[in-house]
Amino acid sequence: MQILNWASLTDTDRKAALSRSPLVGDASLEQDVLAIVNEVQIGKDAALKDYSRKFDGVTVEQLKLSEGDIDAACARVDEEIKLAVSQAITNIDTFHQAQKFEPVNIETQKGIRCELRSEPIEKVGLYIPGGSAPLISTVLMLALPAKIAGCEQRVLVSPPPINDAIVYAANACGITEILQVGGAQAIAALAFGTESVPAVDKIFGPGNRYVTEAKRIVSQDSRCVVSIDMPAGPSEVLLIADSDANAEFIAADLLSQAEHGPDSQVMLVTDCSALADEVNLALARQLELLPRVDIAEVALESSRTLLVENMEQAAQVSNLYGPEHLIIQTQNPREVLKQIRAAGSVFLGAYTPESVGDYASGTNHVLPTYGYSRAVSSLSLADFSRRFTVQELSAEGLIGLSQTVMTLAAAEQLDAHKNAVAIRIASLQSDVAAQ
Ligand code: HSO
Ligand code: ZN
Repeated sequence: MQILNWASLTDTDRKAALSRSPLVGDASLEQDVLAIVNEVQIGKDAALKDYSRKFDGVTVEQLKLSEGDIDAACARVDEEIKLAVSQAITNIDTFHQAQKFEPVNIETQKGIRCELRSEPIEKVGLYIPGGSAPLISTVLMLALPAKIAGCEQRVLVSPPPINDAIVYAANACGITEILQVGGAQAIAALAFGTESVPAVDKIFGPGNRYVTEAKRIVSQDSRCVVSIDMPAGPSEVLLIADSDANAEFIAADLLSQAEHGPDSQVMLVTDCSALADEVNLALARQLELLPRVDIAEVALESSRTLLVENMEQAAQVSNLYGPEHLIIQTQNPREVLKQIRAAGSVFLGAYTPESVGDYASGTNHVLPTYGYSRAVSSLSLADFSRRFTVQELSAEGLIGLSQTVMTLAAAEQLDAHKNAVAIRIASLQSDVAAQ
């Protein structure tokens, strides 16, 4: 990785050092995806099957998996994988159960009661990518919170031929429907509904540029009302290390992120130049042993090591970058953590590789990328429900608030608003007079 000395960089160079590769979104991508979305809205199941033949090279007879299909797929999965899935489920379940919403019910003023309540989103669609790395773990990260939150219909889609372990994980997490369909067409189907795919209220999950673009398009389409989990960009990690850190551990962590895709980015921020050199040597050694060497190599080309003066500056650099994953391998990681303002998920100490959070420690691995961690939260139980307020005033409560509301309504020149209060106050006064 290229090594840059932070102190000697100009402001422009610093910006460039922390830049991500531009998000792939061009006019032709938008046009292509929009065409698919429109085809699916009209052609429904038949259009989905056509696209599966064209893009996946698979002829799909039945989009929805039957119980028999699910049982057969589960029977083909290794016991070892089942055991691992089961332990991961236990931890993810524990951490997400603990996030249950606490309602608010409070009297703001005498006779004025205000409440904040939460209801599960009724229908959710979960997208699981297929391809070279079938993300079994993403099934757990989406399906478990959806179930715990109480979402009634939990629909999972994944490209054909659907991976057996994905089916197993979906079934183990109580998914209500599993469908073999992927790409932009799957997102369109979840937004508009087809004969086999139910229309949902919210779509979750990672995907390639077509899937990401389709999510963006349907979330802004006036023909349907569907929201999406969060904006998506390539996966990334920033690792803060001091001279105490182990170069081999660091290289392994950086590579675990780099192998996700050629557009992944990994950053090392350290105050120890000897460590930076050691990490580069360790990267070269470990890289050639990886089956996904070609992918990781490309990712490393746009990755950097930044030499800083101390850990305080390291935290500042990390805050500027706003990483999806932040690993802190220093003598006292909790000291550094105190200065961290923006990160999707933080991994503390030498024995906390990102992999544990990716799979099984309990935290969610669906995280804001591309600097969005400055404003967007990591996926949690709250994303599967919606909050709403309730209020109730007694006559006494309304009298106590009437002047304030009428004054503000008059100032806004909204007389009907003022009247809605005034008419009640007059009625209360005439009640009193009649007594
Ligand atoms: N690091 C990925 C999640 C993942 N890793 C799934 C392995 N499988 C994005 O947070
Ligand atoms: Zn990962």
